[in-house]
Amino acid sequence: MRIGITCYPTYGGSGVVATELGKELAIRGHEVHFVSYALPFRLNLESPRTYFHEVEVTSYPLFDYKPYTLALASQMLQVAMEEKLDVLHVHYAIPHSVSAYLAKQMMRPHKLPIITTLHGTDISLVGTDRSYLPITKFSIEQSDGVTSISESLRTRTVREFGVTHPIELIYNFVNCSQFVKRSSDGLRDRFASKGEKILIHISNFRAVKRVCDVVEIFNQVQKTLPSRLLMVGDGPERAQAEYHAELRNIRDRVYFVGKQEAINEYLGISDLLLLPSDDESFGLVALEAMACEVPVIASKVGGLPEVVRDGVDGYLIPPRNVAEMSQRAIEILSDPKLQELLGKHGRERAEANFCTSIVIPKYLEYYDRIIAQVGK
Ligand code: GMT
Repeated sequence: MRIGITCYPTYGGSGVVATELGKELAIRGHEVHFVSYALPFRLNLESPRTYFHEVEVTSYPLFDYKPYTLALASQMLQVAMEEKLDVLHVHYAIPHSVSAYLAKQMMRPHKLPIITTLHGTDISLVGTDRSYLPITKFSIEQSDGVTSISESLRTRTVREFGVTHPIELIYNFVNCSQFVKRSSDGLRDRFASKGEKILIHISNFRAVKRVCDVVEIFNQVQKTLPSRLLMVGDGPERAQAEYHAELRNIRDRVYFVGKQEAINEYLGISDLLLLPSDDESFGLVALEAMACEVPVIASKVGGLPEVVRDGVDGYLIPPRNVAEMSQRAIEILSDPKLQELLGKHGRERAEANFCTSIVIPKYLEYYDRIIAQVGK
């Protein structure tokens, strides 16, 4: 199959899912063409059958805002024609599904099946901004296929957008061979001494992630247990989080390591993941932690209960309840047997439901179905 993929190339869950999906499809013998304004982070062009087509947006003094959506549509059209794409799969509705719709119209009389995968903030934050709602709803309904990465997001899309189009549920996935626990590793020694616990948070540091809550939970934990906090990623709330650590006098125990590619290595040496977000349609990093046998403390919101089983793989607690999150963190980290048990359960759950070997065939089967439905 020849598959086009469009995503945001920046640090974020939807880009990670799109990139990893493309890589997995290429491994399985399919030709994958990425179309975006920059090379998606985590994409390695050395992989066979993987291509990147950059979208160039012309500057002109008249354009206060460059027309990226139009440039993307034009590049999608060109790639679809030249590479004879069988399907174009866009991740994140805004503006990718609109550009895809335009490319499809321009392709006529040739067919170009379009699939849109909804990831979360395209629906919850941006999509519900009244000015974006009609176009998002339209582009979802005009897609030949629509997938959602959790049941919670699917229900929300139907409820808030009144979309009647069927939405296929295909969960996010993790590479269970790359995301594994690492028993002894030099990386761990860089951050913690023997006997110290490592707590970790990974995100794009947007307000929704509650990074100051992460620091505060850690502050409570380190009063009881020798520990360190790894803050992986970057974004608008980073300075606030650093300031919070300074205020609490724990700046030397908190490592802000910035954006990292090999997050499996960081997770593999960690003892506990903190994900106290205000909202999370799936929480990919929770799944990645579970695959590494790392227990999870996360918010009981959105799609997280579909990923993490409360009391089995970790604990789900209402967002902003820092006191309970801290108490649960201390409970897990002061009981090695409990930490190990929760970690093992998480790994079992990842292996049984979310490994690439289980989820990638579902995308392939869905592509076949949509291509057949659109016809030649
Ligand atoms: O977390 C973000 O703000 C980034 C966003 C994205 O689209 O890149 O993440 C969303 O998609 C991820 C991958 O499907 C999900 O794991 C995240 O839960 C979701 N984020 C939110 O719903 C806030």
